[in-house]
Amino acid sequence: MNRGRLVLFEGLDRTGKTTQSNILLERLKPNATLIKFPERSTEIGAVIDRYLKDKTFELPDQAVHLLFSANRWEMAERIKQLLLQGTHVVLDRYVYSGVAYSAAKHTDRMDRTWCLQPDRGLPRPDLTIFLTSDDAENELRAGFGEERYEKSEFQQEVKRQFVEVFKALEDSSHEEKLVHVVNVTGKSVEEVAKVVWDLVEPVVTLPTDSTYSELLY
Ligand code: Z5A
Ligand code: MG
Repeated sequence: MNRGRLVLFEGLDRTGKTTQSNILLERLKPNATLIKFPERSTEIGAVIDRYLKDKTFELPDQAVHLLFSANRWEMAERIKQLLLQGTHVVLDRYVYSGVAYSAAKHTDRMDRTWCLQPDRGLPRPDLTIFLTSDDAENELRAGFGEERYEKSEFQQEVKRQFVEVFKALEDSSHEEKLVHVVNVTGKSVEEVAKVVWDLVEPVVTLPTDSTYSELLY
C-alpha cells in the first residue's frame, strides 16, 4: 500500500494556515486527517493552552519550548500509524513554529540549533508550505492580538527566524525542494487554495517510499 503523505502548513499569525488546512483536508478526504499544533486536548496541550491565554501564567522560556516539543511527541505515534495505513496527514503548524517562536525570544541563549534538538526524530514532512505576507495585513484579521505572542515587533522577529530556518534547511538538503513559500498578500482564500493545490497534487499523486523519514538536523 502507498503510504500517506505528511503535508505541513507553517506561517506567521493569521496568514490563513487553519483556513487552508481545512480546505486541503476536504480535498483529500476521505483519505486524510488534520492535526493542529499545539494539540490543546492532551495533558501537555492543556498547559500550553493556559500559557497562551493567561498572560499572568509564567514559565521559563526553555520549559515552554520543551512543552511544545513534548506535545508533538505525544502525537508522533498517531501520525506514524496514519501514514503507514495510507492516510494523508495535514499538519497546521509543527516543528518550525516551535523553532521560530522560541528562537525569536532569545536569539543567543536559545538559538535555532538548541531549539531544533528536542524535535529530532519526529516524522519529516513530505511537503512544507510556508504562508507569509509582505505587510501587516494579517494583523488586521479576526482574532489577532488575543494571545500571548500576537504583537507586531515580535512577529517581525518570528518571520526572520522562519526565513533563516528554511534557508538553512534548503542549504543542507540535497533532495528535491521540500519547503515552498506562498505569499498571501492580496490573495483571496480561493487564490491561495489554488496555489496550495498545485503544490500538493504532485506530492500526493506520485509514488513514494513505503515508509516516512525522520527529521534529522
Ligand atoms: N507556537 C509556538 O510558540 N511553538 C510551537 O511549537 C507551536 C506554536 C506549534 C498558537 O498557535 C500559538 O502557538 C502561536 C504560535 C505558538 N502564537 N502566536 N501568536 P495557533 O496555531 O493555535 O494560533 P491561531 O490562534 O490558530 O492563529 P493562527 O494559526 O496564527 O491563524 P491562521 O490559522 O494562520 O489563520 P486563520 O485562522 O486561517 O485565518 C485568520 C483570519 O483570516 C480568519 O478570520 C480567516 O477567515 C481570515 N483569512 C484567512 N485567509 C484569508 C485570505 N486569504 N484573505 C482574507 N482573509 C483571510
Ligand atoms: Mg490557526
